[in-house]
Amino acid sequence: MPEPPRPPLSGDRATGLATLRTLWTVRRFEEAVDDLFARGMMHGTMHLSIGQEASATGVCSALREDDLIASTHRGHGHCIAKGAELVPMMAELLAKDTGYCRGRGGSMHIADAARGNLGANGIVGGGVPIAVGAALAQQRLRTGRVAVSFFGDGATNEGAFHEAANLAAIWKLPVVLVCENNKYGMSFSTERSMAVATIAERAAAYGFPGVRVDGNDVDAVHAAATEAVARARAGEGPTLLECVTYRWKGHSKSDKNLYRTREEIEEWRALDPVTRFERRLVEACPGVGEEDVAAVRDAVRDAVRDAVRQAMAAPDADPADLLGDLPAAVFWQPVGTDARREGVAR
Ligand SMILES: Cc1ncc(C[n+]2csc(CCOP(=O)(O)OP(=O)(O)O)c2C)c(N)n1
Repeated sequence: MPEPPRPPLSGDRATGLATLRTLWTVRRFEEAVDDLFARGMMHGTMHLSIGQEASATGVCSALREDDLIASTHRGHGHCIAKGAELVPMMAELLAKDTGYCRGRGGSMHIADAARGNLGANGIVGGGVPIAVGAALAQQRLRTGRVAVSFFGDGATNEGAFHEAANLAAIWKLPVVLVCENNKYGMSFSTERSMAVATIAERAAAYGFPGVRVDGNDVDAVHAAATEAVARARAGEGPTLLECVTYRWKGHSKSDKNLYRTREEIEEWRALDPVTRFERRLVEACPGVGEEDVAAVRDAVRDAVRDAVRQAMAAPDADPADLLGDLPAAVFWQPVGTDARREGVAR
């Protein structure tokens, strides 16, 4: 794969260490979530992006704070890389009233409007039209903001992806379509679900560039994303960015991993995007030593531990208050109740 243009994220000490911090934060946050599930302290299901940290980090570091993202069911990394705070994020996953969505969204439906995160999404491909719609709004309002849609390889087989890609192309919308190609949907491989060799080449059908990068190389992702974002902001329309990566863990909690070999998983673990970037910093970044990266690791460990502690101590979301703060609550009423009369809609 082509060398990323300079300057990379690893080019200077402050940027390099900040990037490393984001990578480790995504990794350690998800390890903590995995542990809380295993101990029966977190409920529902969740999808880990361990092994895929470089795509979220590389793309979001190419964005301005007020740019927008739409995420997926595997969205913890996107949320953190877009600047979410760990305590309300962990609280959301633990169904606490102090969570980003007051505990109603959980892992798959976190939104963080203040940081431009339009939300994770349990519907495969569902975030693509949302990001494209947001990009249309930015174009109309002339805000100069760009929207990014994150999605998996499986989502590119969905109608929603193709319709949204076409509209983004003909209207030259300021959107970047970021596919995290981790080789599988739930258990079905890309080789068996697509008759084309790469996701990137699908862009040709709509008349915009498709770029394939090593999605485990945060510098390479950042370089390609920077170019795509600049193109979008300049009014030249969308880019499809395919980040080739791998999830180390199963699809979700119920995955028995029967569709891939131990060898394949080991091969990809050797391409760990986090320790790979760490090594690059120590070997090539001016002024970064082993003690600096160790300090980042320690600080992240403490921040995640603290987030778990604070979130666990927070009050639980109250099911009796489920319809509160929902503007549409008046249109949806449990059978036999009148939400308007009972005053639950605010
Ligand atoms: C419209 C829709 N179809 C099916 C599902 C069930 N489902 C949840 S995740 C998933 C696989 C998605 O694969 P991909 O888009 O490659 O993302 P990844 O899980 O690999 O990150 C499926 C089929 C769903 N949630 N929504």
